Amino acid sequence: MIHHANHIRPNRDGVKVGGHQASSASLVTLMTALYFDVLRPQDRIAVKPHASPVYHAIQYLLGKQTREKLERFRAFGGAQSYPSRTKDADDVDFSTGSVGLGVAITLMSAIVQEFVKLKRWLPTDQPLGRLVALVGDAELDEGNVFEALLEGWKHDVRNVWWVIDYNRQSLDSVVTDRLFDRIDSVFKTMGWRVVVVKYGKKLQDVFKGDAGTDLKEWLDTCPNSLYSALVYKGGPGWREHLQRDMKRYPGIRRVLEEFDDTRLHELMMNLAGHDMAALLDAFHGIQDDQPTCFIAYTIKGYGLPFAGHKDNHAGLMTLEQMETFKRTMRIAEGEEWSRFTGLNLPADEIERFLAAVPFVQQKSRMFEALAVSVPSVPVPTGGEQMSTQQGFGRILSDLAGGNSELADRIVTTSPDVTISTNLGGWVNRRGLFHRNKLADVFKDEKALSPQQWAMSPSGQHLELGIAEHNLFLMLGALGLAAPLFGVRLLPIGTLYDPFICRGLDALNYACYQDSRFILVATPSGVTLAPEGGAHQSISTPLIGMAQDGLAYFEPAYVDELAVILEWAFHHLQAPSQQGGSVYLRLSTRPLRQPRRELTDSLREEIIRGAYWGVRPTSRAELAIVYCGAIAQEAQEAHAALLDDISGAGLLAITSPDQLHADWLHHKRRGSVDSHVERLLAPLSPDAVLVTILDGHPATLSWLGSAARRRVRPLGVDRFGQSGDTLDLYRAYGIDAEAILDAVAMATVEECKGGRELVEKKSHRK
Ligand SMILES: Cc1ncc(C[n+]2csc(CCOP(=O)(O)OP(=O)(O)O)c2C)c(N)n1
Ligand SMILES: [Mg+2]
Repeated sequence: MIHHANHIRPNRDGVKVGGHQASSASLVTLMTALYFDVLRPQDRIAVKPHASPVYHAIQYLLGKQTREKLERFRAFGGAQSYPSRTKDADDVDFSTGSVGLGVAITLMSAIVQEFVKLKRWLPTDQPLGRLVALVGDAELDEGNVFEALLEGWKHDVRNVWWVIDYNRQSLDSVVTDRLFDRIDSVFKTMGWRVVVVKYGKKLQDVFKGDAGTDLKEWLDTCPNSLYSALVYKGGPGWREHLQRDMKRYPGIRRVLEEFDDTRLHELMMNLAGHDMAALLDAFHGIQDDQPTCFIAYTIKGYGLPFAGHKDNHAGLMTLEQMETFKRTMRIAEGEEWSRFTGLNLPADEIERFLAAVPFVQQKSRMFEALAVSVPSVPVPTGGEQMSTQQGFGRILSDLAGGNSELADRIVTTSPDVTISTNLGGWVNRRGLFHRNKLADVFKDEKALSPQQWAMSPSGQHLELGIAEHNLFLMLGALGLAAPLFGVRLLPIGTLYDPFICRGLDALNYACYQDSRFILVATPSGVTLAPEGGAHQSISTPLIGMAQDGLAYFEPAYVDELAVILEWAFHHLQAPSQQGGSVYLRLSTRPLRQPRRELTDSLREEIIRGAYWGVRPTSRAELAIVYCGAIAQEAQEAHAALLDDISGAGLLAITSPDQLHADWLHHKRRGSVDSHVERLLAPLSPDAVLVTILDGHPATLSWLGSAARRRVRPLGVDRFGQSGDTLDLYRAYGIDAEAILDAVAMATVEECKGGRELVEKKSHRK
């Protein structure tokens, strides 16, 4: 597959195609053992990204992958370079690619499986699966793996298997000696069983003989780089080194006498990760649900000319090497894609074997979960001072108090900011989840606290440690409960907005897999005022816009939030390509809530991303366009301007992302009928737009082009600092004054009122 993609298929643009022959060869035996014998249909597997060709080849043998897709490996529409849930058609459970993430999500998914099992939502005839990750040893350098391990320990995770492809090589080099010792102790500390699968049956047999102890000692102490180099050099290399060490290990002489160079090479490479019998023993030896880490010794590039060479990561066999390889494998010319060529058994026997493989004994492994009906989310009456964050807490608390199916299927989770993101009310009513019942000691001791923190299998909030990365992995896993376990969950995760960046790769990863969840990020922006620059987010609106699979909203008012949440519960459950996840950027700033009727058309506009707070008159020369918590400043400035620029509009943006996506959608079709174009059409062609938000100004500056009008973008483009909102809004130019300045500057030549305004302002100063 890889050879074809690189050497046979025409290359049209000169860009390297690639693929990982060495990394794939390293996992072939392990994956063969697992997929053709050990795994069951209910098991869920994350495959090491660069073993994707092995995965697709296995699916091809099992009749779930087409030859055409294999021939187009790494080409448009072909089998993907790294297994992809959304782009591959051959039953991928978890996408992988960014190393470490596929590993950790299996652990989160195991917690999710436990969650739905304990709620009794799994069909009674559906056995529990094992969540399996096939892990490159260098993936264990990724910190997220260890963050996840700790969380797994806290949640007493069950039914996870991590199978480490311990080839002692990474991309650049050979990994540190005796790393397995460290891996072993870390895993055991976290309550895992560690199974070291080191030597194959041939070596084990030799070890049993008189010479064995010495040879084993030699192998056990052989540095990783020397072992790898000798694997590459072959028989004579082994002999030379073993002879050199014979003084210290006299028993080795017998081995050298008994084995010629070819057999010696084979013997020394007989690691368990390439020994089917040893692997099957190890895997079938585990029958309980304790999380288990298999350290399987392998050779990177096993069976290929560059086996063991430290530079083999991107190595590709040459045409000549492939010719030799094909001869050794007895693959005749033209037979490269034939499923059984080179095998010793009659085709019908192999077909019978494949048909009986346990893993394929279920027609489909993916589920379609029924949608949960969404009752209308109550909209507050208005009039009071409230922030969107408070409003969010209140809406969830109200949902918790009701008895809708929707509320039952909501799962909340938060990285140690449950209380400070206003989830307390929800948690008090719905409880914390743990597979074991854990008492609320403060309550039992009658030490008063407004928070009730008893944990039980019926709880609906998963409390996580501070690691934001884990939040996104957990949301990713919860949001896949429908396809993986057949149970529709509506996950909601809360965190502080700036810390989205901490877990960004995992957020991207969750979206890439088409996982479905609501992300509530609060507080946000410099509006978080006294907390200072380290907690104030600037770029997150741009993340919200650019992240595929995530619709970003930033409502100013709680009634808008209620409408968006209701829509979000539908959006989460829509089929792929239509639905997605939702990001709500909320604020702690209290605003007087409008008293208004939410008509159907206003509701629709809130979802589409914008509505006129004050409609402009025809050919008006100005519109102030605001998003989020600075609504008040925009309104103040607008009111102050009306005397000078009559008919100016005030546009409320609830989602820069929805608005932009709709505009792009229309542009791609040559249409001028996008929501934003229709909204702005009444303005004069010379009109000025002053856009403003507590975030990066680029979030809205594109509106100038969309509206074909000049734009003055206000926002925050420098790190924040401590202060109150008045000082900070002034310092960063997002207060009413800044809007008036921007209007004055922009309209000075263009509009009648502008010049007077500038004069008035300078007079005032
Ligand atoms: C987050 C991330 N960083 C870097 C890479 C590039 N990369 C791909 S594989 C790899 C090393 C893999 O080594 P290992 O996990 O031991 O697998 P092996 O190739 O030995 O089978 C690296 C650095 C990546 N895919 N993801
Ligand atoms: Mg490796």
